[in-house]
Amino acid sequence: MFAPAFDAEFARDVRSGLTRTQQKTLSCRYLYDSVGSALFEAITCLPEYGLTRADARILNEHAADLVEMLPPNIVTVELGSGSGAKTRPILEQLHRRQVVVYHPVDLSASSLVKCVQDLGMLAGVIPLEASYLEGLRYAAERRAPGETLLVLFLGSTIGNFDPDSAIDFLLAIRLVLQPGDVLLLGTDLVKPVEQMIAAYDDPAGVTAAFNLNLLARINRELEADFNLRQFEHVARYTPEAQRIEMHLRSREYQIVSVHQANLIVDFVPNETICTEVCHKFIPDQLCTLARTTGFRMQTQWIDEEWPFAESLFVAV
Ligand code: AVJ
Repeated sequence: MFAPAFDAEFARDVRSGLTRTQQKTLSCRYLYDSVGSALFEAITCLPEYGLTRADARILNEHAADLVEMLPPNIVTVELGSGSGAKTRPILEQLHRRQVVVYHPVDLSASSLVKCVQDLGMLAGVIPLEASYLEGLRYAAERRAPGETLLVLFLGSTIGNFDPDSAIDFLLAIRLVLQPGDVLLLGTDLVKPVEQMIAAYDDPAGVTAAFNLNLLARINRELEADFNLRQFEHVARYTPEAQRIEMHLRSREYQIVSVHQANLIVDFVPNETICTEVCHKFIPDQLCTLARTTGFRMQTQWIDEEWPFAESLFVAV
């Protein structure tokens, strides 16, 4: 009944992604409306999706080692913090030796409220409702002399960037930093193909619901008439690109209208919309990535149970 405010940028992006002559696409950032965020939370609980647990396990087990390697007077900035739950052990270790300042950066205001509630006892939480780079710049501008920035980019979100954009993004981060500042980068690692596919195509259909919700969101927010039952969730792995791709495949010939995007678009049978790519890494590639973007790799922690790496980059 209460249609959310019409978002011109969302409409523009939907229009350009669905009018491409080659592969139709929709940006994965639109997967996370309130329904999508709740479904993603559910994904992180699935036995097939070990990524988030591996990330959290490494931080739990190695927060003390990490903090010991850092210079004094750390200010922590987390890009895409969500509720900040994974970050707690790092803040706890910092708390043993200093006054803790934590800038969670996220586009979701409700996640930031949760950060303040959950971590406010442990740290001075300064929430930044902003894009990653805007938030980072804000925190960097306010640093006092002698403070070192610890930037957290966890959860393998970097995997959603194509390789060139990942380099550009890390270079942009590096430009905001000073030599000696550090970046802790979480990345999912290449593992057996069946295991990677199952993580993105779980038998209970939670990931399918997460993916299809993107069409439901377009229906809700842009007055579209996607019939969700005529699309099917697909997850594929491309070994050459070392990436999982999520698609929505049209089951039949169909025509869809997206009123707010001023768009009528057709789909031939089996035509797909690519909704997300998730790159998987091998540990050495992260050393190269560090070097290419103005950092050096100081340490890497790897989870044995679910291959995942936490890499500590130091700005040179
Ligand atoms: C939140 C980007 C890390 O790529 O694994 C989970 C998103 N998509 N299942 C990932 C996601 C489908 C997730 N990241």
